[in-house]
Amino acid sequence: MSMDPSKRTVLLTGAAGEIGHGLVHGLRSHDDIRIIATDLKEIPEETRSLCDEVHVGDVCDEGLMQQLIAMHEVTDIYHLAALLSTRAEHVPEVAHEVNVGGTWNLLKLAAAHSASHGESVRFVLPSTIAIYGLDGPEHKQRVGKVVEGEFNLPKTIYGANKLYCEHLGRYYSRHYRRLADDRGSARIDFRSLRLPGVIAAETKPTGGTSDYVPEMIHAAATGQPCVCFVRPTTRIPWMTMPECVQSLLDIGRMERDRMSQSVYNVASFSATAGEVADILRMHFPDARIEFEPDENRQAIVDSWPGDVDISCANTDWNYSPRWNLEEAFEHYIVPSIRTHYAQA
Ligand code: AKB
Repeated sequence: MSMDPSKRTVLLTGAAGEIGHGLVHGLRSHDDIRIIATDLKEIPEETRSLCDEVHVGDVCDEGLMQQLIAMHEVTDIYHLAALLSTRAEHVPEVAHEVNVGGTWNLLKLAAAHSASHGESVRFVLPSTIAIYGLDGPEHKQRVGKVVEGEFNLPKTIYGANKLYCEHLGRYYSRHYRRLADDRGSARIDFRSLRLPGVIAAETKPTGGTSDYVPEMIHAAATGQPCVCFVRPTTRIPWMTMPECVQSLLDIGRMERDRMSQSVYNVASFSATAGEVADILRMHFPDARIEFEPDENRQAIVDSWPGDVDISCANTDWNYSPRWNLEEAFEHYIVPSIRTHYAQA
């Protein structure tokens, strides 16, 4: 079944965030669709101007979300609103409310809407490498690339929240109300990508533990000193924001019969903090980068895989990285961040 972009209405939560900023641009440039954007905080004018409607509101607000889904006859939900790993570790109960409560609220409302309209609702959820839980650097080294079914033992509330939301989405997609007589009427078409660390040139990250690389890059580009909170040998998988946005758009439009599963690993390259610092110094010779590991944040990143196996996404929907580390810097990070700060 191909998706007719001209008849789609997207509800986008977390629109004021980093991925939201990129995804609104991506949705607008790729498809003639209606974009209803929401966030808990004001959505920047540049993003707002690309949307058909914007609303400041809480994804846990059942009344508001129900009104938006029903009034606009939403066909697709990109649910980006979340508390990321570092912020969530300070307020795990709030993280649960937002990350799980918000997702539950939207799945429940989308299922009711699909049942009343007889049309399935596509639900795209960014998940994360934080759903994996490894036992430290030596274990990471030994394990290498992880596949989707391995080490699903998250060591942060954010990773636990996102892993449960993957299961909620799969339940709503395949097993919803399995003993009810009218169970077939609600149709959620759930898709999720386990995102690695994401590097954006146009925005600065907040609240994440993978923020150490984007923070380093933005500091170097603005001549600021950077104290990196992990060891230089710390390795995780990465992708650039353009690649992240494209992969979310691709999985959001993918024909269901091409997908053998609902949740996929995606990533472009694996790199250590030291490798990023070295390439940064090549492009920004005055960069001042020091490493002072924060024991607790280091332990979080040490529980994440050094790399992920993306062969399922490649087999099912031809996913493949656009750039390696060097190419990402040459073709995106350096030119885009120079342009970004020249306009600032
Ligand atoms: C975070 O650092 O919490 C996120 C993530 C790795 O999903 N960027």
